[in-house]
Amino acid sequence: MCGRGLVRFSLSSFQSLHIVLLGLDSAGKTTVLYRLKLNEFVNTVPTIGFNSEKIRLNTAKGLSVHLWDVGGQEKLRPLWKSYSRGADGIIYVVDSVDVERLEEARAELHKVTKLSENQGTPLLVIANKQDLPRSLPVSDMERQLALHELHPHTSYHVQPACAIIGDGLHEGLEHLYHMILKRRRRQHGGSTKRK
Ligand SMILES: Nc1nc2c(ncn2[C@@H]2O[C@H](COP(=O)(O)OP(=O)(O)OP(=O)(O)O)[C@@H](O)[C@H]2O)c(=O)[nH]1
Ligand SMILES: [Mg+2]
Repeated sequence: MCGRGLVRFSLSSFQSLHIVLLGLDSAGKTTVLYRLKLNEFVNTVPTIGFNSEKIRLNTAKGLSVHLWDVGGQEKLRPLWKSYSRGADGIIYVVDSVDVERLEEARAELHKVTKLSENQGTPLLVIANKQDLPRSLPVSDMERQLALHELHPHTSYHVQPACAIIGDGLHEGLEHLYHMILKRRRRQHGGSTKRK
């Protein structure tokens, strides 16, 4: 009874969340963004700079999420620092077929999550392109990205997904939302307050 009351309170406790989408070029970030925004497949071009959209979460009624999708090309990665600063959550999109660049994806992920302002920011890893043959299973991605070596305060979830049809995206967001709630409760000593 008490638990249900707390959940209801918590779901309406944020007006908007700031979530940043990061990942190597061509991982599928912009496809994720517009699939969530428009519920349809959008043919993308490489992002030079960023895209930004507001969406509403399916489960947390009335809660809007401000998503920032930052280009993943090497020359744009220095931007990740400023877009992720102060974010409530990080979504890191990885191409599950691009095995050759998994090491690079790992290094960039660890770099951005190690920044002092990002330590402890909840992380959703989207193991994207699971529709393709030879896509790596989630357990392999988790190991190769060395997620267990992330900062001990960083809670994370790995979500298999296919951004072109939207499989797994809302499920992943839900996990991220609950990790954000948990963190806020910890930060506010057990209660969740408005920003
Ligand atoms: N098969 C398959 N292709 C996908 C999926 N998600 C994205 N793609 C394709 O991957 C390519 C790159 O997608 P983008 O969304 O532009 O990638 P990005 O991460 O935004 O890339 P940058 O903007 O350069 O950082 C596009 O051709 C997409 O259609 C998926 O789940 N499955
Ligand atoms: Mg893009």
